[in-house]
Amino acid sequence: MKSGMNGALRIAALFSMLAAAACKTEQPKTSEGKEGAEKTEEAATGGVKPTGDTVNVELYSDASGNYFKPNELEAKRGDVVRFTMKVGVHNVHFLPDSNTIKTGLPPASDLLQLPDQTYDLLVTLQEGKYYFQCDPHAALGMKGHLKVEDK
Ligand SMILES: [Cu+2]
Repeated sequence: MKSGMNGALRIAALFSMLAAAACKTEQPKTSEGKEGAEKTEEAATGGVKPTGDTVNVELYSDASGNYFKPNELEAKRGDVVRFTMKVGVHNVHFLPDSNTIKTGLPPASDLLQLPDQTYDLLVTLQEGKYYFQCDPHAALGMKGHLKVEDK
């Protein structure tokens, strides 16, 4: 009887040791996981590190026409260009045919229709000057340029 209890205690002690060992081995796993997540994030952004800076643009339809405000933009790689819908129905399209640098152009955005709806574009484009337009209003002059600096 006595030896049986000792056995149970020994088993309990063994389990707590195993639990402690499990905790110890878990730490490197977690940091590996973190590193993996960072790598995935970098892959998703083409190796561009987000700067945390935002360049704001508003989209309008009014008595003076259809336009991006402003329509000449400057951004660094890693900035976010935030297009905010104000009035009308617009999209943002970096047309390959109208750009000399065609690599890494983002696909056309969805049509923005709701006031204050936003389209965020993380700038992963290489240094250069890019043309973009609103497809429904390009013929009416709704066009702009984005100058990208690599800093
Ligand atoms: Cu438009």
